[in-house]
Amino acid sequence: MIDLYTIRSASPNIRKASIMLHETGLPYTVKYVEKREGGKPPDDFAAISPNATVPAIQDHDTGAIIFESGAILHYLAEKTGRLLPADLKVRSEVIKWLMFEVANVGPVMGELYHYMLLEAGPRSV
Ligand SMILES: N[C@@H](CCC(=O)N[C@@H](CS)C(=O)NCC(=O)O)C(=O)O
Repeated sequence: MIDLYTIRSASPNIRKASIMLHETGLPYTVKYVEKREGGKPPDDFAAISPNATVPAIQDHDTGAIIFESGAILHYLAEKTGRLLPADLKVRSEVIKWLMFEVANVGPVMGELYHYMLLEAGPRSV
């Protein structure tokens, strides 16, 4: 069984992990960690996510603890043999776009979410 540590106000980074868990069909339990949203981080959350960010997963089948959405996608693909082809050339295509997303799209979307919704408050765009 996998624990998914998350918050209710789902950002793209968080949705990536949820969608991958859904697509791979793995059973998982959602654990909310945001106090403002009625969640409660476990006392040892720093051992799960040293940067105190979500998403993070704990796989009780293997003992693996993974934070960073891209690393979670990669781990779940490896675990299930899905969405990450074995062929080196095709596999590199997937890794290339994963790296592009986590290095470029993810941070920009994260800042957009933070400054438009959290700092400025909800508004119509
Ligand atoms: N690069 C990280 C970014 C993780 C991140 O910044 N997560 C945000 C939510 S999207 C977070 O945990 N923020 C702390 C908070 O909202 O309390 C990833 O892709 O997982």
